[in-house]
Amino acid sequence: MGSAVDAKDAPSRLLKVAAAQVGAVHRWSDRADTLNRLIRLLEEAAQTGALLVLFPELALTTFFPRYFIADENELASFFEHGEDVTGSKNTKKLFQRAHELGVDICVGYAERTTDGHSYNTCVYYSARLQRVITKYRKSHLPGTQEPCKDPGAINQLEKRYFEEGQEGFRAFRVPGLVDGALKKSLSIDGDASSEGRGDPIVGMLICNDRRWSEAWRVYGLQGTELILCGYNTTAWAPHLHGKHNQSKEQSKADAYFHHKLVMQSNSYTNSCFSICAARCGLDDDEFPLIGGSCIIGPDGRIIAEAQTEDDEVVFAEIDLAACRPGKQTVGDPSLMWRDPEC
Ligand code: CDT
Repeated sequence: MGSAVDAKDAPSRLLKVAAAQVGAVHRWSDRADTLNRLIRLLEEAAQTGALLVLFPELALTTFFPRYFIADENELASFFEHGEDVTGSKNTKKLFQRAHELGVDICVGYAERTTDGHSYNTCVYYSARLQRVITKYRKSHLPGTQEPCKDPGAINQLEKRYFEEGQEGFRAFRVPGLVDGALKKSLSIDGDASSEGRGDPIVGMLICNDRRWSEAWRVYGLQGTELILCGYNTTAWAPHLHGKHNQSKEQSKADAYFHHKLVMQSNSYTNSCFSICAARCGLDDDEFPLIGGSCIIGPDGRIIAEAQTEDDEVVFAEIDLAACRPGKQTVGDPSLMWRDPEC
C-alpha cells in the first residue's frame, strides 16, 4: 500500500526509555527493602530523562516458582491481592513516586484475584493519567506442575502457582509520551500523512512469552512499535533443560544466546523497538539468573545493554519513526498503526 510520506521523510517521534534491571532478591529479602531498590532505579532513570521505565517479571520478590512451597501463608505472601495493585502496601510507594516523577512504569508481580485466581501479571501505569491503563497476564507458563523427583533439582513451578492468561496480546496506545502525537480529531480521514504518527503503540510480554513468535506477530499485526518484556531466566537448570552434562558456564552462555536471539530477531521481523528487563544475579546466594537487559531497535540491533548482573538502569532515546520503513516497505498490514487513534 502506498503512503503520502516516504519512510525516510517521516517526522521524528522521540522517546526516552529505560530498563530497570534488578539484581539478586532472596527468599528472605525484606519486601520494603526490595521496593526501595525499585524506587532508586526509577529515580535514576528519571534523572536521565526517561519517560517510561520497564521493571522485570515478578519484580517485587524473589523468583518463588523455583521452590515447592507447601505453606499456604508463605505462598500467599509472594502475591498481590485484589484488583488494585497500585494500592497495596507492597507497591504503593512505587506508583506514587512514578506519578511524582511523571514517569510511566511497567512492572511485573504475582496477582491473586479476589475470587482466588492466580496469574503472573504485569501492568502499564500511566503517570499522566495516574492509573493502570492495561494489564497483561502471562500466556506461556514454563516448567512443570509437580516438582522434580531429584531433591537437588532447581524447579520451575509456574504451572503449579499460576493460571494461563486468557486475554491474549492486546496492543494499546500510550498518551503523553511523544511530543506532537496526532489525535484522530486532528487528523484528516484517509490522509496517509498521518500514518504512524499517533501515540506510541505498545505491547507487553512476560519472560517465556518472548520465545514464541506468534505472540510477537499478534502484536506486530496491530502495528506495535514498542514491546516491553520483563523476565527471570535461569542460567543453570539442567533438569528443566535436559542437559545434565552441560557445564554451568555453557548453560549460562546458551541462556544469554537464546535470550538475545529471540529479542533481536522478533524485533526485526516486526519492525518494532523492544525493551527487556531482567531479574538477575544469584538469588539465595545459590540460584543464578542471567542479566542481559537491553533496548533493541526495529533493525534487530542492540542499542543499549546492561553491563552487570546487578541493579542497573539501561537507558536510550529511541525514535519510533524508525519503525516505519520496516512496516511500510515490508508491507505490514497494520491498521492500528496507520490510524492515529483506532
Ligand atoms: N520465568 C520464565 O518464564 N522463565 C523461562 C524459563 C524457561 S526454561 C524452563 C524463560 O523463558 O526464561
